[in-house]
Amino acid sequence: MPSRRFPAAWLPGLAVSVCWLLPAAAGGPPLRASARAPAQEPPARVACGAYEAVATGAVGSRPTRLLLQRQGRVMTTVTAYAIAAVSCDDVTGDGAPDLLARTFSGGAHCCETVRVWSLGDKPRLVLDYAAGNAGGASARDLDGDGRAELLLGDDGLAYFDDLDYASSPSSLPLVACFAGESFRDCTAEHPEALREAAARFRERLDGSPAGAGRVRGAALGFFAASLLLGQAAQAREDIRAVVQDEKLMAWLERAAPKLRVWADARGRKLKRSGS
Ligand SMILES: [Ca+2]
Repeated sequence: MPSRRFPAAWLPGLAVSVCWLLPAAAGGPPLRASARAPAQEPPARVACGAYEAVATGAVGSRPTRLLLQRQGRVMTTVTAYAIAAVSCDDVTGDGAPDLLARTFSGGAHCCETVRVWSLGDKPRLVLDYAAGNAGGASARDLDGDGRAELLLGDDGLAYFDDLDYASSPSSLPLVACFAGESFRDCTAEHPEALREAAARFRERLDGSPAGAGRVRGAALGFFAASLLLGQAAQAREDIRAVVQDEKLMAWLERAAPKLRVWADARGRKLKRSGS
């Protein structure tokens, strides 16, 4: 079933809109606004199996409430500064569609929450993921087996050390696979998204440096993605060859233990028993 994104009239403001229009570093599609959307849209409804998701409660031009209904009966309600996107995909792999919703807390670029409900007799919340700065989750069949994986953003390296937001690798891909009750980190089994992220950070290393922070951020992102790919040693040599800056290399070495802690902890944010 196709994803549904909400119209331009619901984007909460220019600052947030610009942020959402940026392609998600996780590789997810950007939230594109329709330039022709009328100022007043009827509440968006997304059919999903026996359920219907209704975004309503608009404040100004944005929906603030998501109702999950079955046969006209409200089964679950979510309230947020903005309901950013709703889609219907089977991400649990049981053949039945699940409802995915992204909500936004308000702010320049933070924070986004990604929820997934498995839709049986009652909706069961199987993911309540604090994506933070790393918005743009999507369901994608990454390995072509006909089952969608959930591609999330991980903002664990945002503002790393003394890096500012723009310089830091604020979103790295986190692939989530359903494992009975909750999702687990299966990024290593689907390395394509990591390879894309690594290549993107690597490109930034080659470009004219706009400042030390930007170069360090790109080096950190490339190193972090490579670490998850099991290619940290090669990445270290690549960075050294490109930047030729031993101070930066020393900074990266100091960062390495923190990166390993981050890498080991990524899956924990996915552990959420259903409710
Ligand atoms: Ca399912």
